[in-house]
Amino acid sequence: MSETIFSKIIRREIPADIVYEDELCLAFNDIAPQAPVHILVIPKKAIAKLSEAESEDHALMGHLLLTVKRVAEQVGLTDYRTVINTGAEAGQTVFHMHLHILGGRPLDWPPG
Ligand code: IU
Repeated sequence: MSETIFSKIIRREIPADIVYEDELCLAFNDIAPQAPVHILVIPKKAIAKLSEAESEDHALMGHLLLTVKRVAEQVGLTDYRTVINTGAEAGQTVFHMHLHILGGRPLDWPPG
């Protein structure tokens, strides 16, 4: 897949406000927060979007969800929304798969 800005963040070529990192993933504050807490969790493996994940990514996908839980606890969130936009029509703008964690205010449903 083609390189995205998130690969540069992983390699520390551009700065980001990183809140968690391990061998498989990275979490950082969204540059344009849509809620008082808005964190992105990204795999270090460059998967363009969820629909391109493969069976070999099974454990990684679970790890990303458990990282959402861990990071939410770390920042003191009990109630939060986890979003994965898959494809442009769904609102995906950066084609390196990521999970949004949104919280710190009441969230409407359904999203737009
Ligand atoms: P989306 O699901 O692909 O729309 O989400 C991309 C997010 O990445 C969006 O919330 C941006 O504000 C965010 N982001 C960022 O945090 N840092 C960046 O350098 C860029 C986008 I480009």
